[in-house]
Amino acid sequence: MNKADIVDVLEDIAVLLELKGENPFKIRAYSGGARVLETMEDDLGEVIAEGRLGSIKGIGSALVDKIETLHATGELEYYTKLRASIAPGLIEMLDIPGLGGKKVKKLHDALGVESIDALKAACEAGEVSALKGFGKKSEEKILTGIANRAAYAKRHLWWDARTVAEPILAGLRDLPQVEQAEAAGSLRRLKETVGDLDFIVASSEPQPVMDWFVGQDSVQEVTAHGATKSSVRFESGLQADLRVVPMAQFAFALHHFTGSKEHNVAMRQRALAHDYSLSEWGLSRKSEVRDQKSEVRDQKSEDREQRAEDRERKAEEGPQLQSEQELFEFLGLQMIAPELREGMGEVERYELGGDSVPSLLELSQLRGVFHNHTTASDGRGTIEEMAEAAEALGFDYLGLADHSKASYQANGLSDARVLKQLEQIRAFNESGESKVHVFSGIECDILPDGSLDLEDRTLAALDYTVMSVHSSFSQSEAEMTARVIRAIEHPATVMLGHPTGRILLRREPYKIDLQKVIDAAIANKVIIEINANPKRLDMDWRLWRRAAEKGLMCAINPDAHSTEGLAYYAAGVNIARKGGIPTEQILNCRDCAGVAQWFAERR
Ligand code: DGT
Ligand code: CA
Ligand code: CA
Ligand code: ZN
Repeated sequence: MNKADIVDVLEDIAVLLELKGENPFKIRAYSGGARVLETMEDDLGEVIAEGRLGSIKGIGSALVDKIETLHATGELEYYTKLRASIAPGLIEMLDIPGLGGKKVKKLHDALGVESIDALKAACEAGEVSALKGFGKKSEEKILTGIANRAAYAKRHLWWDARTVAEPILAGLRDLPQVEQAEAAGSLRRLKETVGDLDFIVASSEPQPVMDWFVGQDSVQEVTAHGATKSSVRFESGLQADLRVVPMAQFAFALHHFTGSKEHNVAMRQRALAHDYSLSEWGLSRKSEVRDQKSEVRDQKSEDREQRAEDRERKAEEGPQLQSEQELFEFLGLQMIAPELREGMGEVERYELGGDSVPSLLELSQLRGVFHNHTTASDGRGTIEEMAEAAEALGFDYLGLADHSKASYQANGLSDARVLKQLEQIRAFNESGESKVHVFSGIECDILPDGSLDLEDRTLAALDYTVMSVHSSFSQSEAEMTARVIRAIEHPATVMLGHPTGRILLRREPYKIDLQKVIDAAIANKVIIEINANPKRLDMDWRLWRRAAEKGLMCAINPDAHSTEGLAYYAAGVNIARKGGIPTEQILNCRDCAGVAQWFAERR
C-alpha cells in the first residue's frame, strides 16, 4: 500500500476511535501520525527499509508496526476489527457533512440512533436540536445532508463511471461477434455525474455478446438479459445497459442513446422540418411512419381514407447512414460533438453555413496546469516530485498554489513560509534540474469580509495567485457575492478558485450570484478556474459558453494534492469542451512566455 493510502487508513482509524469514545491521546496519535506521514519528504519504503520509521517525531511505537504492516501487505487486522466492531449505520452517518466521530457518538449515546433512518426520525421529532451542542441549525443541516445523500446515491462521478466503463468497452470490442461498440449516454456526453452506463453494440449475433456482458466478474446483479437489451448492476450500485443492434441501425441507435433527451427532441424536430421522422431505428419519410401505431397522436385529425392513400404511396425507404457525422450532414448540420448535445441551442448553432463555431479544446493543447498543492500545505508531493510528474505528462510548466494560513486544517502557509517556498521554487528553476518551469503561486483564502489572508507584499512577490473561499459557507447570497467580488477587485488577484465550493454528490454550492462574479472577473481581468478535481468541476459548464462570449478567461486547474492528482486535468478539459470555451481563452494553451506575460500584465 502506498503512503497516501496508509495516511487515509490512519485518519480513518482516528475517526473510528473518536466514534468509540477512546481517549484523546490515542486518537491524536493516529491523526497526528497521519499528518506527519503525509508531510514526510523521504520515501516511505526507504525509511522502513532503513528501520528509521520509529525515530521520526510524531510516529509513536503503536503506529510503526501498523504502518509497516500496511506498507507490506495492504491490510491491517486492527483496522478491520475496529471497523467491524462498529454498527454499519454509524459508519454511514460519518458521510453526512458536518458529522464527525465525536458528533455521531453523541447522537448515538443520547438518542440511541444506529441508522440514518433513525437519525432522520430523531431530527424530525426535534430530538437532535434539544441536545447540547446541536441546536436547530445543525438539525436542519443534518436533514439536508440526509436528503442530499438519498438523491446523490443514484448518481456517480464521471471519473469513477469511466473507470468502470473503459474495461467493459474494451471487452466488448474484443468479442469476435462485435462489429462496433461505443459507450453512449451521459458518460459519452462528459456530464460531471452519471446515472447509469449505456453501451451500444453493432452485431448480427447478439446472444454471445449479451452472455458475455451479464457474465462479467464485476457484475453483482443481472436485472435484464434479453436479445436486444441487457442490464446489470455493479457493486458500487452503478448500473449499465447494453443494446445490440444490426450494423445498419448503429449510427441511429448510438445517436439516440447518447442523448440528451432535449437534444433528441431538437433533432427530431429538425428531421420533421425536412419531412423525415428520426428515431433510434433510423430515418424514414413522414408518410411512411404514419402507418405505425406508435404515432397515433400525429394522425388524430386525419381521416381513414387519407391514411389508406398514404399507405399506398408508401414513400421511399429512409437513407442508409453509416455514422453520426452522416446523420448530422443529412440534416444540414456540422458534426456536433457528443459533449455539446444538451439541447442548449447546439442544433441551431451547428447549422451548415451558419456562424462559425469555436473548435473544442484537445488534451494535447495544454502546455501546463495551475493550482496544485505540495507537502508545504496538504499535498503529498514535493516541488521536485510534482515537477517530475508534470514533465512525465508532457507539460512545459507547472503552477504551484499551496493553501494560506487561514486554512489551518490544511497546514496553510504563513507569509514567512510563502516567501521561503518562493525561494525554493526559484532555486529549483535555476538548478536546471527539470525541463518544467515552476510558477510560484498561492491558493489564498478569501476571508469572510472579502479581504485576503496574506499581506499585499507577499502576494506581490509571487508569480500569480488563486483566491478561494474555504470558510463561512453559510453567508447570504449578497454577502458571499460581495465577499468574492471584493477579492476579485484586489490588484493581487490573478485567478478565482472553485467559485461555488460545491462537492459533487456531497455538498451543494454556496449561495452566490455568479453572473455578477463573472462580470467583475471580466472587468478586472481575473481568470475563473475550472477546478478539474472530478468532485468539483466548477465553474459549471452550463455557464461557460455565455461567459466566454462576454470575454471571460479560463484556467484548467487540477487542484492536485498528489502527483497522481495532476491527471485530473483531463476532467477539466471535458468541462472546457462542454462549455465550448475557445482555446484562445484558456490560459493553459499558452506557452511559458505567454503565461508569464499574462501574469505580468495582470499585476
Ligand atoms: P443519466 O444516465 O441519468 O446520467 O443520463 P443519460 O442521458 O445517460 O440518460 P439515460 O441513461 O436515461 O438514457 C440514455 C439516452 O437515451 C438519453 O440521453 C436519451 C435517450 N432517451 C432515453 N429516454 C428517452 C426518452 O424518453 N425520450 C428521448 N427522446 N430520448 C430518450
Ligand atoms: Ca445513462
Ligand atoms: Ca440508461
Ligand atoms: Zn481550495
